[in-house]
Amino acid sequence: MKKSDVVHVLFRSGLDKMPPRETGEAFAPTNIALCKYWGKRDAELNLPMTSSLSISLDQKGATTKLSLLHDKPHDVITLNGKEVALDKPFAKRITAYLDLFRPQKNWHLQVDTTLTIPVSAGLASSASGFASLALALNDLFDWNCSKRNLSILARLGSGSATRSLWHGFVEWNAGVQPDGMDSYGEPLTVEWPEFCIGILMVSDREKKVSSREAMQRTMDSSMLYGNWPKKVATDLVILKQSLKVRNFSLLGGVAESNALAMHATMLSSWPPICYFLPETVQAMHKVWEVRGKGLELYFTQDAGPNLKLMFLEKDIGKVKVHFPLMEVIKPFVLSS
Ligand code: 2P0
Repeated sequence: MKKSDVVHVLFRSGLDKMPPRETGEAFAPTNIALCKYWGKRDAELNLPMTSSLSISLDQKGATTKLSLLHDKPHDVITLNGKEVALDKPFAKRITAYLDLFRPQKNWHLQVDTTLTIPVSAGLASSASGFASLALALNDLFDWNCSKRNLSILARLGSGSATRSLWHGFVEWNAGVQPDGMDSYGEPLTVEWPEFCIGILMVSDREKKVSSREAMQRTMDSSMLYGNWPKKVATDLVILKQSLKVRNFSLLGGVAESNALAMHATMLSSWPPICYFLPETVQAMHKVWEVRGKGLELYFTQDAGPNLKLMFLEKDIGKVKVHFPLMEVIKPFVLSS
């Protein structure tokens, strides 16, 4: 099944209608997975092998502004105010995504994306990027889509975008259907105002191996990958239970172990995939050392060298002593 088939299932007819307005705009937060999405059952539709669970990062994310272009034979894409050449992977992914929704072949948009996070540094910029693009298209065309369907549409751009339609904790159900109509995000009804994330930047250089490529290589070559779905199934149950009873130690431990297990599958791939820099490992050891002395501090790591620390609000001061450069995000204390 192709992406365009899914779009036609969702919209039936009606995709040939011109938008009622000239512009559309939306913000979506990025999200950090506590139980990771790693591996696809369908690479075309970004359907995952397993379910996953994330926390959205409030004001850290992407704003996408769309404007109709009346005098250009192509789209114009900007990122943080700079025009991106249309042959660059970033622009290609966006124009290919817009192809799914063009009412006429010769119909083009200006897409201005502004990120409050570094691009391609393992901070899920594609998650907030595609979620905000799907929301901005919904605004431009006045589709009145449900969040569930927007989550499905965002997934067609990038898997992790499925979870970026909501604030707070979000679960992405893997689903079993070949068309992915049962593979969407759902917010959990858990508010945890004391829950903090600390972004620990080790490097903001663009990564050499994309998550997309890394996932595929892991599935193709890692002898550990066969155990990954079992690990996720167990971790998801414990994570949801820990959220229900607000057991932070349990949550932190499972999230950290889940991230390390994901990286173990990558390290056992061939050619190996290693997103650790020396500073990443150094920071991990520091976390383990201070945790050994009684501080409730855990980390998670995505497809990049940066760590995301997890701790409770009461410990901000103590964590800052050890990691003075981290940026603290309180996902439930909304800034706007
Ligand atoms: C996650 N990551 O759950 C995992 C953990 C990175 C490590 O989802 O190919 O950019 O666009 O579906 O969503 C990053 O992968 O990949 C990711 P595509 P995506 O957050």
